[in-house]
Amino acid sequence: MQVSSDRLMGMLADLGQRGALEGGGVCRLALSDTDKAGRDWLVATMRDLGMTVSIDAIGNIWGLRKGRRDGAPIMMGSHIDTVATGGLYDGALGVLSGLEVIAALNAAGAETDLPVAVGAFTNEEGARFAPDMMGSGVYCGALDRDEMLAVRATDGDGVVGEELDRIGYRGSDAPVIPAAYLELHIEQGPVLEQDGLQVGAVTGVQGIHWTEFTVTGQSNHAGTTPMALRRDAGQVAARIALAADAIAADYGPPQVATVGVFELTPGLVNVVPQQARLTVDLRNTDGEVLERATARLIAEAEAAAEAAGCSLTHRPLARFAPVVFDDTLVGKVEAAAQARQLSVKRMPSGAGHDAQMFAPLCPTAMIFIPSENGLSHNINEHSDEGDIMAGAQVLLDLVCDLAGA
Ligand code: HGY
Ligand code: MN
Ligand code: MN
Ligand code: MN
Repeated sequence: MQVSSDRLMGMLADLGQRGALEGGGVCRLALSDTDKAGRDWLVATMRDLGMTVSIDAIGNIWGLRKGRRDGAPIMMGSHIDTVATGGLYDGALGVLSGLEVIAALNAAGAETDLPVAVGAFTNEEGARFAPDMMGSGVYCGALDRDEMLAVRATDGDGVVGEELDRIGYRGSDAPVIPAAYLELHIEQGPVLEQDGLQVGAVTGVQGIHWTEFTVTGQSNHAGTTPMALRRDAGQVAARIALAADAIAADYGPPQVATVGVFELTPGLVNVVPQQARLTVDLRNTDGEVLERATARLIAEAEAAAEAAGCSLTHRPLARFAPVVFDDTLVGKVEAAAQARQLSVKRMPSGAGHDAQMFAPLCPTAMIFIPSENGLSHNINEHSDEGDIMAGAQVLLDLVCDLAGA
């Protein structure tokens, strides 16, 4: 059984129209109008493929294709929400390659022993509402549903539950825990391309700690206020950002640190900043080291604030420990790639994924394909059609094996 590039590339282009940006790329921030447009298109496409569609209390969508017998399905999936400067493939590839598997099974008139499902999980990115992997975390019981429904956007604009009602995607279906979960995803990094490889058999996901800091000082005149008398929230925020950088340097790879949000208030050229809000994303494959890194960051932030006569508050936006995928299933990914004469290597994921929420519940694995120049969360995100189709073919072969086609 073969996947069809016309079909899959066509679906990627169609979904990419929902939230397409002028200069290229896509913006489908979770629970926004463009996310709704993508969801509406997805539900219609699932139904066109003969799937029954379910929606749970946090807007997760999953389609099901019946098997010869009932029971826990083999599930594929990912997300269709994007960051504000997103590309065509991050998330969408995992959902639409799942639909392509369904279409290939339909085209072949193939029955499977087990049901086959495709999931699209709410707010994987966490770009508008933190934490990331919110929908799959609730679906898998790792995050509290009511707590997540009450989350306010990090920019203050909107609350998850209210946005779900506004776009009409607050459902009531009960999540179905699959017999196994498979996610095809672009690598979003440089490894496969640098090594000249076609497939990554993903062994797990590194730990993710997001922390938001709010520094409060005193606005004052930039010209008349002597440095010694200032309570400059901007200076403290800059020191916190430099502390994050120093942690990555001191700990060395794979430790990474990112200051993604950095806002000064009132943000005027001639006013000492009264308040600063910044976020720090720390990640490491070693959970212990990651805990130490976050503790050091918070201690240095508190010391910087105190030295500048400013007050500091901080709150965790995400705290996910590293996850290891099922070794047997990872081996099946490797074998399926090799059976198609594809070059493959085992590798960890630097990015977070919905798959990490399923790993504690059922055999879970991911398939990576190369990202051009390792770019992602960037409107120039690109993967070659050949690589996309190779990944989708490996997914189809695995599902046929696991679901008993
Ligand atoms: O942040 C992440 O790794 C994911 O893209 N949400
Ligand atoms: Mn993703
Ligand atoms: Mn992403
Ligand atoms: Mn991700």
